[in-house]
Amino acid sequence: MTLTAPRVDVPTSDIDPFSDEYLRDPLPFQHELRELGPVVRLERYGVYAMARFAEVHRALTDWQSLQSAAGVGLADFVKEKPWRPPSLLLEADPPRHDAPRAVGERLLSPRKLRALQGRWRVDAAELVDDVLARGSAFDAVTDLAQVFPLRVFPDAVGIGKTGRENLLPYGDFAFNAFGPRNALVTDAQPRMGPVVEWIGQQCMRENLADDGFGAQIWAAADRGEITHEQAPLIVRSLLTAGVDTTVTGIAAVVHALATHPDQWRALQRDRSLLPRAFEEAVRLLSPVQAFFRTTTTETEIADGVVLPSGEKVMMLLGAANRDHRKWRTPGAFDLSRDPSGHVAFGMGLHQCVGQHVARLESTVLIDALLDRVDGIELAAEPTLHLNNTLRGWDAMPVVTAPLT
Ligand code: OVM
Repeated sequence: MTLTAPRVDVPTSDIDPFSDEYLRDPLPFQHELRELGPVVRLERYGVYAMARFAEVHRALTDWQSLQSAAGVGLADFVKEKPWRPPSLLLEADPPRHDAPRAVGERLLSPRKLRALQGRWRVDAAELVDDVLARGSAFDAVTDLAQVFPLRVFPDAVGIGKTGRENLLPYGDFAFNAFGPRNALVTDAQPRMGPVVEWIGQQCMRENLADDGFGAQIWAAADRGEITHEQAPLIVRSLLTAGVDTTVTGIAAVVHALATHPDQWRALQRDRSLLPRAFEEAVRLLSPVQAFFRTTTTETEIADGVVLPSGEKVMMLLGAANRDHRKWRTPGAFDLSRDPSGHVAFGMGLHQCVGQHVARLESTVLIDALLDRVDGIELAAEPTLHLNNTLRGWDAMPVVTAPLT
């Protein structure tokens, strides 16, 4: 028997998780969705949503019933042509996912990244010195969070020096494209042709430096670990997922510290809390707010809630990371808690393969800031950057106090 409706009554909601109102302040809507039930049907899109930690965690770790190959956004790739060839990492399931993933994992492992750490520390110190030389007040997004990843990551991948201004718009579009065809997508689409073309060019072997991540992906193809047809798409994953995400992550840490001076002081007293500050900030903000899965079979996605095959399920990572069933005082930025187990990087076999890069970029930059200023606070209300998937800012004026 094939089910056409959930076996258990699921509450419905008319909340639109891609509306401007939601994107401007998702927290009250996420609270409502969490309290409605473990699974809610979003009437507007005909999809299911999960906002509680337990169900989101369960979905993330059940790749057999909940596939990624039908797309991890709202669009169902079975019914709709994707806007670009699907990612071999993000939009694939085992067994096709495994070889590309293994290559990415080895490439971006903490051990391999240690080779970059010394240079990135120097780059972070230089950047913070330059910013502070212009004054104690600056913009934490446009002067810092956007500048640092663009200074270190494209060089690490080994792409050319020209055209790098395409990276942020491309990532922004890719993350918008996980949502519906709202104005965030349709307004940017006319500009994307040359951007997509440029990204494709950067992924080709002849355009990559011979010592970067890109060249190492092509070398993995030479060794037979992946095919030569797969190599450029894996380079594309780095360029898609590696810039806007880390910009948003760095901004999240700065925002958390600028708005919690007591936690800044705790970090000053004990720098070993720096990795925790990063995890706690990404838990609290959840730069990537949500991804989808698609049921491959009749699936119990919460106790007693069985969905038919072929249904889209939205996992609200940001809501799960603030679920009071899992976290004590979930809305607090608190360096005395252990935030491990958060789902800001997902969980299970798709868990962010680039997370060590994000962690390294953020911690070396905040470390450089701690070395150079006594305190940091917001100088004005930050300006939000609306995106269908990312929660971040376009601007964040801050003022720092000099070391005494
Ligand atoms: C990809 C990718 C992976 C994670 C996130 C993402 C745009 C893209 O493999 O291209 O967001």
